[in-house]
Amino acid sequence: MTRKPIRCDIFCAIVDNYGDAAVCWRLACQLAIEHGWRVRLWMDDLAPLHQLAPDYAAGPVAVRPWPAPGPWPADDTAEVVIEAFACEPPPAYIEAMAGSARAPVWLNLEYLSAESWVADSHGLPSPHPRLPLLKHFYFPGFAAGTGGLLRERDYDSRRSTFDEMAFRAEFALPPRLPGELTVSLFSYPNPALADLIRAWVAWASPERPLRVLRPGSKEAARTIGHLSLQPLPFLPQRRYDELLWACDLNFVRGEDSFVRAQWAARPFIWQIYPQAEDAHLVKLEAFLALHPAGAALRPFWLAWNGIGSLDWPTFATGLPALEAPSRHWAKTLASRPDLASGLVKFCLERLK
Ligand code: TRH
Repeated sequence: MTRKPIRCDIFCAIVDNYGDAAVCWRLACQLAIEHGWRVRLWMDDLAPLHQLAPDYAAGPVAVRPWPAPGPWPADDTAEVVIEAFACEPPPAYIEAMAGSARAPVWLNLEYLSAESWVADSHGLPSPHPRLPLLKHFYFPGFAAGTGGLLRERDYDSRRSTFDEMAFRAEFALPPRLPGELTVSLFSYPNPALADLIRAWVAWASPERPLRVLRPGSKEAARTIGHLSLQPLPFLPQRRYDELLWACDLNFVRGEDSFVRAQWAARPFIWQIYPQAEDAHLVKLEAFLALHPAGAALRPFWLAWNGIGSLDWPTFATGLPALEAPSRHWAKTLASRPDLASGLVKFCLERLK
């Protein structure tokens, strides 16, 4: 017997930047395309999605503005309800969930962290204090026992047909020069950038020209000696993967671009989202402890995150040695179930 498509509501409140929308849109699309779910994505701000997926209105997900306060129709809740990053659905929706014939599977999709406690907390239930509802914590993660990472089924096939020359031509980039190092740079405002640009200027030479591509940057293109700094438009989410594939080294930030850089299987530098009391540094160290090249990456990554001074020449000398571990890491992660498949399994077990 074929089951009717699962109905799923995802609630996403934008805290800042692109990450909340990026993760929710990616997951929503996977649930719809790969698992046949009927997904509604409720967002309190559509601006980031306009940039990440300019064609979002064409589907496969029904994007809805955050509901206005007021009663919720009794029969209009989904079988699976996902709140992103503890944003909580509107109170009337929660009441309607409690009133439905069968309580939905309710998940709080948490932030990604490499810390070891994540596997212990993943999947834990939390009963509602007042209503007959159970919410489960769903933690993405790198290790077995966590909720895994978002990765689309068509990722490898998209990559195998990627044409770097055509990509460069589209953005008016000249073909790669002999010895060129191509870098993408996506970061938060970073006081270390001025030092890095100085170090790049000193390092670049006719034998090793350096091209730095800055998606979403409003700055004008600049050439200083053999360093070329080039803005690119903010790319739609799927095309951002192409930029990562077209580069030898990627500077990424936050959560979702950080994951995409790992799938790209190229060396990368992560600027973690800064948190109060340096809580983010614990997360940074936890990730470095997992990564096969963590020890080699550590000094430069710490400096890019405000601890110590940047040593670009040493990092650049070590770059070739980072290629094999980057591929190995991507392969290891890709051998584990992806987040959307794991989440579907988790929900189906509870909907039986
Ligand atoms: O934008 P971010 O910094 O997002 C966040 C938020 O700060 C959020 O509050 C925080 O909790 C979270 O990080 C950890 O970085 P992130 O997560 O990498 O999201 C950026 C998205 O934008 C990612 O999907 C890649 C995408 N992107 C494009 O699609 N095109 C582009 O040109 C660029 C530069 C990025």
